[in-house]
Amino acid sequence: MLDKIKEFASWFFVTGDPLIYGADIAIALTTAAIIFVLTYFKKWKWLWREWLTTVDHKRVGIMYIIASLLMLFRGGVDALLMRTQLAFPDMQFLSPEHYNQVFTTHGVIMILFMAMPLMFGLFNIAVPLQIGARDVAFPFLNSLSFWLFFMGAMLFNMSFVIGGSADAGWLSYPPLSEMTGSPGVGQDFYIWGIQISGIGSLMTGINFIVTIVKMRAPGMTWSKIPMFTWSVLSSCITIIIAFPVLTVTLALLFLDRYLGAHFFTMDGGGNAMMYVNLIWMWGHPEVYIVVLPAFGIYSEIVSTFSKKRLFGYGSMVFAMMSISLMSYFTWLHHFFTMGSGANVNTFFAITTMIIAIPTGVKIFNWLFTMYRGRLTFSTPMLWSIAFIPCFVVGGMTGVMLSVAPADFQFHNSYFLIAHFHQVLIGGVAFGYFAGLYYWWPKMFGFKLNETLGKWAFWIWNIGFYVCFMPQYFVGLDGMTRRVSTYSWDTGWWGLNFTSTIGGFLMGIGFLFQVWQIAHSIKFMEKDTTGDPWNGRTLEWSIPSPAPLYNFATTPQVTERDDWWEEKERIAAGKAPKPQPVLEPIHMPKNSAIPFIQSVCWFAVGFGLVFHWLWIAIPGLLGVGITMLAHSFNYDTDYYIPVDEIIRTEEAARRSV
Ligand code: HEM
Ligand SMILES: [Cu+2]
Repeated sequence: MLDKIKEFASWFFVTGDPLIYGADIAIALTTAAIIFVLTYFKKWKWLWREWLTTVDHKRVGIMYIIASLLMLFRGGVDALLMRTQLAFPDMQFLSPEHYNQVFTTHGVIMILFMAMPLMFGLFNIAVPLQIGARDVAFPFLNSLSFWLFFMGAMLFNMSFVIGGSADAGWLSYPPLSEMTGSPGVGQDFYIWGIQISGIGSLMTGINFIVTIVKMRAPGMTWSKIPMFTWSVLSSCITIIIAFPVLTVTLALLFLDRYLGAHFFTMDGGGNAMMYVNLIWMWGHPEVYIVVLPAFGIYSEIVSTFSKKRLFGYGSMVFAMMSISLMSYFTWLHHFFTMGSGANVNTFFAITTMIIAIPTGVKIFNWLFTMYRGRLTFSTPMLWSIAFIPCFVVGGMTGVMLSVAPADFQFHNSYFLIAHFHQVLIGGVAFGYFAGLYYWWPKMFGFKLNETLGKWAFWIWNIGFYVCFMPQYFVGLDGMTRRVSTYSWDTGWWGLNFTSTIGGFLMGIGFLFQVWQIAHSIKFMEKDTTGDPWNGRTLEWSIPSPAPLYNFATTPQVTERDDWWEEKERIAAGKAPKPQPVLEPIHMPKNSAIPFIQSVCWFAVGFGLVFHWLWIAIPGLLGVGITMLAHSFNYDTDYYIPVDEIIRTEEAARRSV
């Protein structure tokens, strides 16, 4: 009996590596600490009532952001493990098998569990406030999206200590990801972790499209929508077309693995290239999904901190919408070398190059916005300014990669690694950091310390260039991606070592951000104005943090940058807009169903990973029951009475 248990445990738990045991202990201690703190301070009820069951978009947004920062930490540790392994030739820090797992989990976590949720967090925080709405169109669905993402991410992360991680790359090409190539459960964790969170992403896409189309304040015509909201719309349109492709692709891979279907195996008439095409039909639009909102953030910040209207509003919207459309026609540039032939390659090379045009338009719009502006260099603006040269270089190397014949040289080399990190870090991560700094006071009611923020900014930026510039050269020198080691006679040591130093600098930059947040919580500088940056759009017209109902009365929009114009009018001695009388506010009630249903989905995923139907089937039943329970629940809303609104508003104004 004891032997059997031992045997099971050594198969079920990941063993053998001191790193893993260290992590096991850390996870156990952290969990114990969290449980202790919650119990000691009697916070369980608070956690349940105020957070786990909330449908308030602001809270959901904060939860997304916290989860994504934790994932940034994990993905960052993965990155530093890899950079340590590559610091010297013939290093034996990570075994080749372990290295494969680490780059796979790093890629998946950074894109799907860091960038996506950080982006959704910012959508949630800013969009309803920018358009003068009380919440998103479907608050219940919004909470369900979050919990699905969270449970999917947990499922994927779990493979680190239970069962073993996926190791077939972040896009899991067959035949490597098929049963023959990956017999372990890591690949199944990959499929179900992404599948569950992906459904949440799809629902978020639908939710925000409806919110933006239907919930805008009266008077906010299409040409008065703030640019961030436009960028969210373009990103969500891309989501709802791209994510179903991912869902189907992973479902087919699951059928291959689980039932021995042959969609992507050569035997039985399948074709692995079908997978590669499908996954990039999602994968390429995916990178635009994450970068478009960053473009929106830069637009808001550049115009706010230049104290000028955004230059070229119409061309910006047009550029974003055309990028979201064109992003569907470039996917093949990821596998020029796989033998599609010259004509097909030419088509996709040209479509890829064309995307540089709208992107260039945007860069000029930002530059012209700053031109002759009264610039202030607060942290959000610093990240936005640093982004421009970084993204231009990243974009240019992208155009180099899109030249199909040249790609036969660049393909799968460190040149590519440098390129995509430059656009993903310099474009996406910098943008979200900028957004986080910008909207932080609106979320929490206090500002982040600027001095520490500037330290973090400079260390991150210097670290970035030190890390990734050498990789272009080592790539041109022949170093391929996904190799766990190299020998002395390659001559790659110097560049790799430099790159590792840069990687650790970025790690230090991240620690500065953590310090900055801790410091700012301790020495809180309250934002008593609600408008710390002298903002332009509606979210700055209400107190910080925003009250539960956002706007006491629905704003009446008359202009683009309505709040700025209102301030100008008042400064010019004109009367402010008349305020409508207060009325009771219609609000959605909290619900436990999104959380419970997502736990059930987690059980379904976990059961299917291990082929344990005794967990998967009850999980599925739970999903069905919670769906039914929600359908028959008619008690979903309530009204905030006028006197409570008056009290809340007065309290907010008193702190001014
Ligand atoms: C913070 C600093 C970062 C460092 C030092 C870093 C480092 C690395 C390294 C060493 C690799 C493996 C290269 C190889 O052996 O093929 C890698 C792969 C990758 N990284 Fe990062 N990374 C960072 C941030 C990010 C971010 C922010 C993202 C996305 C938002 C990202 C996305 C990816 C992807 C998709 C891969 C490819 C994984 C694969 O080959 O399957 N990385 N990164
Ligand atoms: Cu692409």
